[in-house]
Amino acid sequence: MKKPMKVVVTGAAGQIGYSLLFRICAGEVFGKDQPINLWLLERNNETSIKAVRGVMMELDDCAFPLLASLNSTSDPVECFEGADVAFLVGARPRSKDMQRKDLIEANARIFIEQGKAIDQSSNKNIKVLVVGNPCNTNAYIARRCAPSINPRNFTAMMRLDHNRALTQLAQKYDCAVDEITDLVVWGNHGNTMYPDLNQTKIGEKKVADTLDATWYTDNFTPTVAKRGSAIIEARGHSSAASAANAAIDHVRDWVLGSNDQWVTMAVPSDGSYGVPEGLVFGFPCICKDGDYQIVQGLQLTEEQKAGIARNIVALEEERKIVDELIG
Ligand code: NAX
Repeated sequence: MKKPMKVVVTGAAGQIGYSLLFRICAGEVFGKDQPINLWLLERNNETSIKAVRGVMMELDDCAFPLLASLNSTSDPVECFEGADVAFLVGARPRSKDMQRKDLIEANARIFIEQGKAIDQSSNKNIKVLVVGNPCNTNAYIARRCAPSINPRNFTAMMRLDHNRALTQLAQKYDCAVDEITDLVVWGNHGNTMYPDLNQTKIGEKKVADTLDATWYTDNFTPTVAKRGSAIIEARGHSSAASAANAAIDHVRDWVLGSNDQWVTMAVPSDGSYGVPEGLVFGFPCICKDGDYQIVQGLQLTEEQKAGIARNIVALEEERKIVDELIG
């Protein structure tokens, strides 16, 4: 049996946490031969502490053979000590009348604190996935507050947007999702995101050769970009099981590889495709040997350049707000 790895999940008593934890412990992320020491971070108040205790009782009751140990705390430094992987899910949800700027500021405090704790106590090779919104900018904040960790190790979740785009396309073309390759959602997990089918293939056929431009503009793109709101409208709660599933896909592929397939990951830009260095941006990535590479060498059309540019503007605006807060 392998040595257990330490995995942290924040916001463990929330909706996504409830859909995520049991699948991690069942071996769906790190493999069926990888035991884990699971640490849960929750807020220090009676309701959260009680709720996380209930989740831990259920985890115990599953008798997962891979769950070597289970702990919870409200102290980020204790939680991240020696951590190998962290799912940063916990964040303040956007309330009805809250502006995006207010949400950024409220959540910045959480990710400044957690970034500093990661810097102070985690394994220096920790892999971090930020799910809590605004996830791209929260990952940027945590990365800036953890200067001793390789910036590449701070990523944000755009895999849900990627998966949503896959299914919309598969339904339109009446094909299986795994016949689709080379699809990406560039940019920010927000309204400006750019689902791009220019390179996409179904089997050997290029989608661009038969694409219905009206469907792409009026149906596909808004459906993918506004899916979160449509789910809140229908379900009365935001996406949870599909978000947990995307978090599992993201980290599993990062750790175990994406089999030479493109996956969308929001990662700190290295300047690829003109995206300013450091912005945490959705790129097409290929994962191998526990690492990811941004797909290089794409010849971008004017439409693609414009799709990327609008996301740079959106993320630069957010970066400006948080740079002032981080100092
Ligand atoms: P919930 O409100 O159900 O759960 C959040 C949990 O985080 C709560 O239990 C809360 O006590 C905890 N929490 C808050 N601050 C904390 C802190 N400082 N330390 C530890 N725990 C803390 O939200 P849920 O539906 O689980 O969503 C979590 C986050 O995911 C939200 O920010 C949400 O906007 C975001 N999402 C991101 C998605 C993406 O694709 N990137 C999609 C789904 C989701 O909307």
